[in-house]
Amino acid sequence: MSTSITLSREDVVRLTERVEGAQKRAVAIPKLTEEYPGMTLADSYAVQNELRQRYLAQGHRLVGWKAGLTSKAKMRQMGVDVPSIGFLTDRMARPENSAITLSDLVHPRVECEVAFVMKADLKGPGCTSADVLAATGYVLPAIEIIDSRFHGFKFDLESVVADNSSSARFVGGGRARYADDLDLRTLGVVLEKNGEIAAMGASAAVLGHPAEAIAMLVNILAELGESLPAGSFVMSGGITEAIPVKAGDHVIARFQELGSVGARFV
Ligand code: 0L1
Ligand code: MG
Repeated sequence: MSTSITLSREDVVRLTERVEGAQKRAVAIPKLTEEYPGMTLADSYAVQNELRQRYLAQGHRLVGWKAGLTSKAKMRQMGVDVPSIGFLTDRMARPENSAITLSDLVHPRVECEVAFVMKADLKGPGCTSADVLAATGYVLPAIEIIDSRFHGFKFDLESVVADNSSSARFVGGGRARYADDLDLRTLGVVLEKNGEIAAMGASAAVLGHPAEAIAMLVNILAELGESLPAGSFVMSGGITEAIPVKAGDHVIARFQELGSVGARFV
């Protein structure tokens, strides 16, 4: 991140409280840059970090991280050109095929992603995809349910990073595999919604190789003074564009080599 923090501590706390309120009450708010047009990406990660500290102080447990906006389809859909990261807590995890309540979300959309479970710590800067693969215990398919807390899902990178990169819920499942046994670049995925094909793609859509997204994430963490501990669950980013869902819908992401992972919404 080639930017520095420009917000005062008071402003970081104020914006964090605004984002936390929107997440907890499921209400849409204006993008943060409307009030702070000069906000930098470093400011946004300062807000995200403050949000993480607040949730941890409330008893939420950090279980991993996600890379966001890592495919051209996602960047095009959202009008941004740089990937982002967000943190994942135990409160966001949902069991495979369980009923996921949507009344506590604002604009839910689903993405299918390759998730990595780490067996060794990783620390940047300079983390490469080879380092990621050496530190990976196994990979598995995941569905991410993102939720932007900004009016009309309209935002810029600075606002969305402060909103924890739209993290909301996630579901891991399918078949866990050793990364060495697969070509992680060429995994096909078909996302079905209510029995119809809603999107499809191949894992190379994620920065050419999903492990590149995890390396990018580790290098951003290093800029934030953080590392990725062994045991982390890390999502590498949506392979296709995100698909809106509402109560009554069910989705299933069918991955080549990794089986299927599903979710239904109430
Ligand atoms: O996981 C993602 O790619 C989400 C990043 C934030 C942008 C969005 O809400 O779509
Ligand atoms: Mg995602």
